[in-house]
Amino acid sequence: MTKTIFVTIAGRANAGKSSLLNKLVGEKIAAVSDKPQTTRTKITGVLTKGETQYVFMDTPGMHKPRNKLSEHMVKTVNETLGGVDMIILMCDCTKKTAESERALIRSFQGTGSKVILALNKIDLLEDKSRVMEKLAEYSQLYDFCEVVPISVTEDDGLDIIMDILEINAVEGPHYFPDDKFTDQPEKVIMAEMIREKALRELSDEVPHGVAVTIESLKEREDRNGEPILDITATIYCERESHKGIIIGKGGAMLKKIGAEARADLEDFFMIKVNLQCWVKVKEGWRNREGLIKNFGLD
Ligand SMILES: Nc1nc2c(ncn2[C@@H]2O[C@H](COP(=O)(O)OP(=O)(O)OP(=O)(O)O)[C@@H](O)[C@H]2O)c(=O)[nH]1
Ligand SMILES: [Mg+2]
Repeated sequence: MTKTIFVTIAGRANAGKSSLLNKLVGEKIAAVSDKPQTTRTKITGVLTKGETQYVFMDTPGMHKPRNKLSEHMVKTVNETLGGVDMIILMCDCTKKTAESERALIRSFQGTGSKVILALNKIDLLEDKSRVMEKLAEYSQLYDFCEVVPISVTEDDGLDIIMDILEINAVEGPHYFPDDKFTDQPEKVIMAEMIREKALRELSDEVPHGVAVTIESLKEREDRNGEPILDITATIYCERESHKGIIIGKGGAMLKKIGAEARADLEDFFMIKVNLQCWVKVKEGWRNREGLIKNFGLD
C-alpha cells in the first residue's frame, strides 16, 4: 500500500528552510542565500522513497510586510499551513525568537496542526547547552509533537526528521510521478538559479529588488557538434543606480553572476549552456500588482 505525507516548511527568514528542502529532496531546487527573504513563492519538492511519497512545501520567511510583494509572500505562508499532514517549524537556534516567528506559532494554535520544531544551525553553537534553553523557550509557545536539533549544512539530525515523517505518512495514492522532484517549470528553476547568484553577489537594497525572467531557450549544436542550450535572461531591478551596480565596472559584476549561474545550470540540466543576461529597470515593481503578477509572484 502506498503512503503519502504533505509537509509545510515554515519559519522566519534565513532559518534554513530552502536549504532543508534541497537536502531532503536531494536536488537543488530552491534558491539559498544569506540574505533574508530569498524565497518569494511556495516551492514544492517531492521525494519518493520505497512506498512513501514525501511532498515538501518550502515557504517564504515569515516577516512583517513592507510592500505588496511581501504581502503576497506572507499570504502564501498562511495558505500553505492549512490542509497538510505536518508542519516543520524551522528555527535558527543562534538567534533570539522574533515577533514574526511568535505570530506564526500563534497561528498554529487551535488548528491542531502537528508541528515538528527543528532547531537548526546547531553547528554554530559553541555552547551546546543552549539547545536545551531554546527547547524550553519554544515549548512554552506551542505543544510541538517533536523537537529535533539539526544542522542542515552538516547533515545532522535530518534522518530523525525523515523517520518522524515516515511514521506520520498516511495510506493513499502518490500525487506526483515517482521520478518527479518538483512542480516548478524549467524556466522558473533557471530564473531562480540566476537570481540566487545575484542575491549572493549583491548587497544592501539591490538584491531585494531583483527579479529574473527567461526570455528565450534554444537548443542547438555547437561547432563540434555538441548540444548547447542558448538561454537569454533579463535581470530586472528597481532603479537606474541599481542597474549600474548589477552591471558593474566594465560589466564585471554581470559577468560574475552569469558565470556562476551558468555553472549551476550546466550541472542541473546536464547540458552545455550559453547564457546571456540583460539588465532592465522596472521602477518600484515590488509595489506594482501587474508586474508582481508578470513575474509569477502573486
Ligand atoms: N551554519 C549553518 N548555516 C546554515 C544551515 N542551514 C542553512 N544555513 C545557511 O543559512 C542561510 C539561509 O539559508 P536559506 O535556506 O536560504 O534560508 P531560508 O529559511 O530559506 O530563508 P528565506 O527564504 O529568506 O526565508 C544560508 O546562508 C545557508 O547556507 C546550518 O545548518 N548551519
Ligand atoms: Mg528560502
